[in-house]
Amino acid sequence: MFKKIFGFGKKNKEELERKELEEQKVKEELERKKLEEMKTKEEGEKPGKKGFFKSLKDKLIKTREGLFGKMKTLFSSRSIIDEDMYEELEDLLIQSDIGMDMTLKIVGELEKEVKKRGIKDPSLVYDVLKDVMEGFLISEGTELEVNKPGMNLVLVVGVNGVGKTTTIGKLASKYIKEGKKVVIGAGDTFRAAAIEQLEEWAIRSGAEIIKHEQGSDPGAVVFDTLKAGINRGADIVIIDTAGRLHNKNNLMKELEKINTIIDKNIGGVDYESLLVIDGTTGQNGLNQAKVFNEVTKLTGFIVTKLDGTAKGGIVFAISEELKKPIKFIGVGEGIEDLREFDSKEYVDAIFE
Ligand SMILES: Nc1nc2c(ncn2[C@@H]2O[C@H](COP(=O)(O)OP(=O)(O)OP(=O)(O)O)[C@@H](O)[C@H]2O)c(=O)[nH]1
Ligand SMILES: [Mg+2]
Repeated sequence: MFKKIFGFGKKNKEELERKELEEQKVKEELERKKLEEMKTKEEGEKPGKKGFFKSLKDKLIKTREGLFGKMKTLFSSRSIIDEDMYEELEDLLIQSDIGMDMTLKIVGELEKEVKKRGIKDPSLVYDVLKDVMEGFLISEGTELEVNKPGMNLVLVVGVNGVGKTTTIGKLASKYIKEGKKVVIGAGDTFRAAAIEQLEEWAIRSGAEIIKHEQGSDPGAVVFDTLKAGINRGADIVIIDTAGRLHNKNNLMKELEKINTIIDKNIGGVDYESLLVIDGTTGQNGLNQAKVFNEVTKLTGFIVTKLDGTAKGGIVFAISEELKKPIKFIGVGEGIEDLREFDSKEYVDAIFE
């Protein structure tokens, strides 16, 4: 009987692992195709052509026209300011992934501000909401600290598929264009495709890459990347990490190990430890952030895929709940689609 149950469990596990492997293969094939498509697209779209550098407003059109557009209508379609209006606003804010706590704070502050300013016309409340929401975003410390003399380290962490490797490619490209020497380390040794993907970005951005074989110790990659960064006189060293391991515990243990290696080798020197969050995953992204925040000494966040969501509200929830700045936002899959986070610019782009 036990044998039977045990046998069944084992078979089930194998079946699950086989399915996971298959899914991973499909994902990797899609990634390869996407990279190829992007390369062809970039060759046809050299800078200077109209539409290449789209404004942030263009990139965030889904959020602006989706929920924030609805908010404008909510205010302009009313003749008086009443409880009903604030309740409808609460619903819209929650739908935009802002989360319950943050929504209540925003609405409470808005009511206070509307009274203070003596506003009676509901259509004027939209602008007050804009000011109130901007006030909840952290505007200090949003700049990435990579300008110290000597080597500046940036560690990039996050669960699988959020956009870590893509963001590293975009960051490397940005800093190389600014004249910096950039070395990137392939700390995700879990999948062979992850190393290849980072290599592809190294070629596209012009960064140097340090990599080991699939399955090797990520700690050794981190060590070699730091050593190479110092020996080669790099200004910036960026390290990619795995988003998927056999389980969450392993992932966190590995991050702790990586942190220890960094501290041992460049101990005492501040470095950036950034958590990448997929902006389309809503409150789930926020929960991930809380878990990572406990294990690693995060210095800030990068929120990706904001071009693909009508709910840009997660940016407010992160800023308020985690009390650490958002440093960059990802607004597309292309090498240029990374923007330094500016709270005013962001709010301007999502409000009509
Ligand atoms: N639309 C959009 N897609 C993005 C953005 N950033 C990343 N992506 C896409 O998200 C997918 C996953 O990106 P990766 O960089 O491979 O994510 P990762 O976190 O390294 O994933 P793992 O290595 O599996 O942990 C890719 O298809 C990227 O093109 C963004 O800002 N906007
Ligand atoms: Mg990756």
